Amino acid sequence: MKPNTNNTLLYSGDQQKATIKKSQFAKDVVRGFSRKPKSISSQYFYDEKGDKIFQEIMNMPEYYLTRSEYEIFSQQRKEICVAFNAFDEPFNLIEFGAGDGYKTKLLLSYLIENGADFTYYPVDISKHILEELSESLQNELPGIKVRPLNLEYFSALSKLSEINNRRSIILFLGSNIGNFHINSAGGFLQRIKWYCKEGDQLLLGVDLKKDPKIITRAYDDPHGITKKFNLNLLSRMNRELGADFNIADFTHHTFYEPVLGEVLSYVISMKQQLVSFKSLDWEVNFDEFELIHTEISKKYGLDELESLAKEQGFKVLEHFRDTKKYFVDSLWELK
Ligand code: AVJ
Repeated sequence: MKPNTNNTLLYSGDQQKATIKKSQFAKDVVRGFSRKPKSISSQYFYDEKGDKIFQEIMNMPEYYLTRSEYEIFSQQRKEICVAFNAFDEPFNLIEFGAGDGYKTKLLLSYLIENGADFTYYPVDISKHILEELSESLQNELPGIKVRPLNLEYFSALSKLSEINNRRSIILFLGSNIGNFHINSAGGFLQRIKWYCKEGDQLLLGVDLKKDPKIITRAYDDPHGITKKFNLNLLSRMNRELGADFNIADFTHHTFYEPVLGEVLSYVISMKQQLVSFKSLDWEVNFDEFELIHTEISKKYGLDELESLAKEQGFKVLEHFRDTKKYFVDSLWELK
C-alpha cells in the first residue's frame, strides 16, 4: 500500500471494510485519524492498563479533583442524603462511570446505616472494574443491593425504565461531565431527561474554574503520569489493532485555556512517520509535530453551571462545595 501523505484514508476493498466493522474501536480510530486535527475519543483511555494509570493520577498530590470531592462527601454526606429525600420511599441509585467507588462508598454507607431502601446500579463500560467494585461492596457493606450494569449510559437508563418506576437518583461524579464540550454537555443532559421523570435527581460532580496554575499542574504533572496515560492510547492501538506505534517518537502536550475553562490534551508526533495497523491492513501518516487531540476537561463557573441547568430544564436544589471551593457536587431535580 502506498504511504498516505494527505490524510485521506486508504482502504483495500471489501475484506478490509469487514475487518474494520469488527470493532467499534477500530472504526473510531479510522474516523478520528481522518479528521484535521486528528482526534481520538477519551473513552479509549480506560482499558485495564489505563484504569491503573488513572488510579495513579488520582493518587498524585497535584490531581486535587478526587480529594476535593472526597472531602465534600465525607463532610456533607448527611446534608446530601437529606437533599436526596432518601428515607421516605425506595429508589434507584444509578451511577454513571462508577469506577472503583472510592468516593461513592461514603454515600452508600451513610444511606445503609440510616435505613434507606435503595438499589445501587453502578454503570461502567469497563467490565473488569465493575466486577472489582461489586466484590468490594459485598465485603464492605454486606446487605447492600447492587446490580452492576456493564452497559453504555443510555442503554442502562433505558433498561432501568423498563424494570421499575421508582424514583431515580443519578450520580455523575468526578468531573466526568468535563469530557464534553459545553454544548454536548447540554445534549447529554437532554438524553438523560428523555429516560427520566419529574422528581428524579442528578448529582453532578464538577470541577470549578480556579487559579489556572493549580489546574495546569493537575494535568501537566511533573511525574509524567498523565503523559503515560495519554500515550497508553497508542500502546492500546498496538495491542488491540496491531498498530506499530513507536511510543518514544511521540510526546504529550496539555494546556489550560482559562476563558472557556478548557484543559486540552494532545499527543504529538515528534517526527514525520508512517504507522501501520496490521490487523486493519491500513497505514496512516503523521507529519512532524502533528497533533492528535485526546481529551477536553472542561471547568465550570457556578454561574455557567446554573445556566446550563436552567437551559436544560433542571432545577438546581443545592451546591455542595469543598472548603477550598475547588469542586462542586451540584444537585439538580427534573422539572
Ligand atoms: C476522569 C475525565 C474526570 O478530565 O480530569 C485525568 C481524566 N485526564 N487526567 C479529567 C483525566 C487527565 C479525568 N476525568
